[in-house]
Amino acid sequence: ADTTFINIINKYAPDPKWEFPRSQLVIEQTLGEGEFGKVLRAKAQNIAGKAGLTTVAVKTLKDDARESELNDLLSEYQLLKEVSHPNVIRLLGVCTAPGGPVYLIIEYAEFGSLRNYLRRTRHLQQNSNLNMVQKEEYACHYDEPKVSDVTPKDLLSFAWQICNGMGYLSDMKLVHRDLAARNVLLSEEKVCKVSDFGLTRDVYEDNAYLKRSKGRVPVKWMAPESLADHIYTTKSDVWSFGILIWELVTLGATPYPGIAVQNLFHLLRQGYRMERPDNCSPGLYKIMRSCWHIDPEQRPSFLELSKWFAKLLEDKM
Ligand code: ACK
Repeated sequence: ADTTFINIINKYAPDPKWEFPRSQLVIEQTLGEGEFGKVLRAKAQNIAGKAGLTTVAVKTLKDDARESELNDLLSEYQLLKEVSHPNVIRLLGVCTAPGGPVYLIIEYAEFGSLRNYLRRTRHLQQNSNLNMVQKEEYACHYDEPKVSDVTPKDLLSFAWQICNGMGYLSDMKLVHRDLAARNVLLSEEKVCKVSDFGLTRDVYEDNAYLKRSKGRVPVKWMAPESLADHIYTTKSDVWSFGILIWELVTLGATPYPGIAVQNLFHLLRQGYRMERPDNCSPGLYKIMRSCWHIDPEQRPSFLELSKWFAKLLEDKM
């Protein structure tokens, strides 16, 4: 299998603009592990035009990863090279030279995934009687910048930022296909970064993408047309964005609580939608419902959504 891996890597001529020496990278710890991939925290010496040490995140494969996972990692690299937006995670460099594992070096987001951030603030808000040890546990490796309480205005700002990142991706004719709070990262000063392009694919001419039958699918974030016909478009990303708003309002709850994924498609077809969460304004609920229109064409664009959130934010000033 090793020779095949080398062949795949060689298919991509090393890009001097991005190639970074492994010797200038010091791996510090594992931030998270998936089925085949893992994310590490590291310090990089003189990366992306910045002198000295920079804390970075490194995406790499686990030892038992298969060829297709390496392909996914490399196509994520190809996509990340092309994108540049404050609300989309930024590529800093890559290690593809022979003699070590493939590393994608991306900007480090201090607060980690938005989902875990929201859930941590929830614990701190609701269980203010937690003892110090428990609070320390929640803070774990994110204990440097303390998780402060998240305000309704913060949540609107997150939604607006994610819209802007997604609007940029859709302008680039990219469909994310796995937009969810777990795939948005939160960097310092509470800036949201859309990430995890593992599933991202170029949009075909007809603006739809037929998914290859592989891997696990995020059913509770998926539009009915994706579930039924594997159709992925910017409009199915908008559906997922509606679910993401629901995650924001519920501080990281899992959508459709109590509903089994096997039953979901039928319920959605019959017109069932999640009800308005307790602390959600009718205006915000109207926005999420508009994302869940059965007809993809009737759903708003990210540009429209962004304008609506800008207006809601203005009202909060
Ligand atoms: O909430 P988390 O700690 O934040 O759990 C996940 C975990 O790795 C697996 O994806 C964290 N993670 C991923 N990418 C980054 C990054 N660029 N900066 C900081 N943490 C990251 C994520």
